[in-house]
Amino acid sequence: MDVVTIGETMVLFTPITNGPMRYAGQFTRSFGGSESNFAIGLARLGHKVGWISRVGDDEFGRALISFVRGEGVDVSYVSVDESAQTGVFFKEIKTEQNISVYYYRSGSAASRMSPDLIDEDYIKKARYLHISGITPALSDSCYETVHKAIDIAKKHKVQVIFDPNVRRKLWSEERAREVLIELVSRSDIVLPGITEAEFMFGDKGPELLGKKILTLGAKLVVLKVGAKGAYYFTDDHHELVPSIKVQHVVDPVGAGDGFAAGFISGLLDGLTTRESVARGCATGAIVTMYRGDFEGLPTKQELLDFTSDKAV
Ligand code: CKP
Ligand code: MG
Repeated sequence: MDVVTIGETMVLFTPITNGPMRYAGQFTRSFGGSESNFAIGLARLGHKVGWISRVGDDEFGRALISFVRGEGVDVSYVSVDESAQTGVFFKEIKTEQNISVYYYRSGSAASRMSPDLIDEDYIKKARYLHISGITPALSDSCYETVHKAIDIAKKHKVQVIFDPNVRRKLWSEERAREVLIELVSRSDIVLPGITEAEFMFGDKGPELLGKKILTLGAKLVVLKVGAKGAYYFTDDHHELVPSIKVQHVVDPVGAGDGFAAGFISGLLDGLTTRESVARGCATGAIVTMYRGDFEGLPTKQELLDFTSDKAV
């Protein structure tokens, strides 16, 4: 595998029309999960990626595994839990600027992932291990699972990528800050959004935040600043890489995962850091143009068409 990731994916219901969800009578069914969105993004860009997870022994669990497998992601380490259900969430799009998600995931099969799911051999052969801040928020055993994977990655010099993905609905602010900072300090590459970095460190300003994260041990920090693009920071350089402007944002959920997929795909393809950040920005931008968390994730050709279109 080029990359291995760990996390929960849920069945996603979205009302077919925008507006307050209390009036919604019809929904479409899709799937969403930060780590599988990221994995699908990498697979579409031609990379080998594995997703570790747990689903219920139910219809949604079966649908989920076929779906992720169908996208070309390795699912050999997705286990089935006979006594817990696959999680579900709803996405309410009141307007395109006002989107809320509602989770029905507490006690889900994925929240019962435990360290025995982590196979040393699987992680050690990867080039990158991707961790998101959602997984340790799910339960103590998920927290331990993530740390076991990082221990193995560190032992075998597999690079650890961390996307903080702050989700305030899942835990207290104090606990979130403590665990996320601990994970930042165990990672090689950290990919926070600006508001996530502000949340974790209580400071303001990209430069201050980027440098602070470097002092915790990361070799590379990429700080996403929404439609403006992303800054990257290394020990001796930092700069803002602008994003391509999208005319009409339809649904921004999943853009961060698209960014991560595009960025890591650039690194895997041997692009420079700057070029990889630009690929991340373009991938994230394309995702916002489509309804759904993963639907807009581009292939290499679609990425090329999007970037060359904008260049002329
Ligand atoms: O940070 P992003 O908008 O890229 O993440 C979106 C995903 O895993 C979404 O698919 C959802 O299932 C989640 O984040 C979550 O648990 O909130
Ligand atoms: Mg995110």
